[in-house]
Amino acid sequence: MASLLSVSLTSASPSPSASLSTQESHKGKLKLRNSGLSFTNEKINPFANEKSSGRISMVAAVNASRFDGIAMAPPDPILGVSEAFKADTSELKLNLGVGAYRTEELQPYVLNVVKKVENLMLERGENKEYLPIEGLAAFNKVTAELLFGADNPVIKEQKVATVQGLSGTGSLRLAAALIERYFPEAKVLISSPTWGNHKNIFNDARVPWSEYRYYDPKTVGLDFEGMIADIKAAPEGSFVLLHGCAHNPTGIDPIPEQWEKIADLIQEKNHIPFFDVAYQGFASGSLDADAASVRLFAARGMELFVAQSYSKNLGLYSERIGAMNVVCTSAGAAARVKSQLKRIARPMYSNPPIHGARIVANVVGDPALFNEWKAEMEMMAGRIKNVRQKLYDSLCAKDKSGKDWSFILEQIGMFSFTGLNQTQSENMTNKWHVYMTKDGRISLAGLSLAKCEYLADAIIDSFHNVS
Ligand code: PLA
Repeated sequence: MASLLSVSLTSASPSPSASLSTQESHKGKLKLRNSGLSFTNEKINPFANEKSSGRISMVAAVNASRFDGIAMAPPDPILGVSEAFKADTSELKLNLGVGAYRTEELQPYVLNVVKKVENLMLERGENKEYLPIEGLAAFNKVTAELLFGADNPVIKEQKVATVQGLSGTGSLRLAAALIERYFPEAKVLISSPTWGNHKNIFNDARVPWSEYRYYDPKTVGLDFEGMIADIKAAPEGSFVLLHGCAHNPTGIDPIPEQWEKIADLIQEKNHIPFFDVAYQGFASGSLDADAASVRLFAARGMELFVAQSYSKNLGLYSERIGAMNVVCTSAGAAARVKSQLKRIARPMYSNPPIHGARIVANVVGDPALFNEWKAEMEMMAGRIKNVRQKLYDSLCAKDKSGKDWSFILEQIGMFSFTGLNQTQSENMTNKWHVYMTKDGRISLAGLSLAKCEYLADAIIDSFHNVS
């Protein structure tokens, strides 16, 4: 029989980042993070209300775990969908949850150009020594050039601080830590809705955020007036998170004239634009066209943040390759910012992985391989456009209600925001075995032409027969 004893746990210590801020403030270098901010610990800290925080006393059996106070975390709203998909044994099942490219046969795809470069790398027998904290120099050079264009003055004048990151997510997290440390009064404005992980990233970095209007369910389009009003109303010097192209989850981007107006307003309000570029070249098939928004802002001489990812455009999902770029108004500021990004990275993960960085640097550095990559990117973007068209055609042909489905054709990128609510999305999964996120988003990159009619039946049933 287990004997009983009394256990006292103390776990109310501040987060690592909060204690770091406190330490540094003692050295007189930084202000205390929590002074005068408009958010409370309860609002921002997802763990604040869990039993494990605070001082607790309990009577427990000796063989009880010290971790009994830790509650089960909910499944991730996006990556959790893939887990549920795997567990389904139905032959009809379709995974339209995570944004990962599949072939027409619904198989994962490794780009030919990647296979070629990996063979080359193997032949060269390159070593596996640590990279510098900022990553592979050849990668950092080409990634900034791909983003801004090699001739861009910001590059020529060395005004960009670029560090290799752990793909898009890791790069965003690095920037969030920089904001937490050096802009303690600032908040980040994020679009409503946005990629689900944005909120987690800023929450974990203890950076306060609020939302600006973006999607208008009535028009299934951009709420441009709402967006402008909310960015205008935000305190001066806020960071405005923008999706460079192919907004996730809506697939709705501002048109060029709207981008100009957004830039005008951001300049007027002294805000700092923060671009998340996860789909360069993958949205339209053109690397340059998909970077137009970022370049428009850079051409105005604005300081800006840009996180990049090679998960989608080069299919390097699990290699975790991306970059964080900070455009500054002087080379000196860029050098200082870079040094601080390195300082943040070192205790977090020390230095980034080399494999994906070498792949990108080798592909972009060789004109023939670069062209081959562009052709494969166009092919992938083209396949997604084809299934988008076929899905639209199938919906129009099958749905006799007269509903206008044309919004599907106006959206761009790998996702379609169907307008299905949570219950309807659940019907898609429970009845039709179509796995998707509960916000009504489907990944068209996981759809084949052959499955479009089936998907149209599922959408029509869920839309009309489920409230
Ligand atoms: N930013 C946006 C807007 C994204 O959609 C994603 C990925 C990322 C950043 C980060 O990707 P990375 O870390 O792999 O570079 N979004 C996916 C996957 C495709 C995910 O949720 O992680 C999605 O299904 O939304």
